[in-house]
Amino acid sequence: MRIRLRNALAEPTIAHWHGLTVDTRNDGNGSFLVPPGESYDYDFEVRNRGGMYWYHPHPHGRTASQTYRGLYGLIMVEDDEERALRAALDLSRAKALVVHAGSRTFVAPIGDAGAALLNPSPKEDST
Ligand SMILES: [Cu+2]
Repeated sequence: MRIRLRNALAEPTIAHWHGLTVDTRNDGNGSFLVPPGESYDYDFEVRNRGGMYWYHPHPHGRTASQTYRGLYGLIMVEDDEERALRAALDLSRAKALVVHAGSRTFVAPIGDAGAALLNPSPKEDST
């Protein structure tokens, strides 16, 4: 992946690739931060197995607030094994659904589980 992070925030940030095995320079573990107005170039090969990973900011003391305000996302890694499994389960057209509600984030494939998230029961809605 080659990604340029441009920090348009008024505070330092850095992106961490949660679950991906990357070298220290590209990990975004917080040992290096991108100052406001500056950028940082990531360049690494994804070596992990197929699956769902995510990225989020990792500046010490600011991780939670930046993540809460929406600086996160999913990374879907596909490989031959993943494609074979999806084909065997007839999931070839499945998409992931992400719902961010306050401090709670839900991820589910679209289907019955996705429909349940879009129409939560009163118990789920009140927590
Ligand atoms: Cu993480």
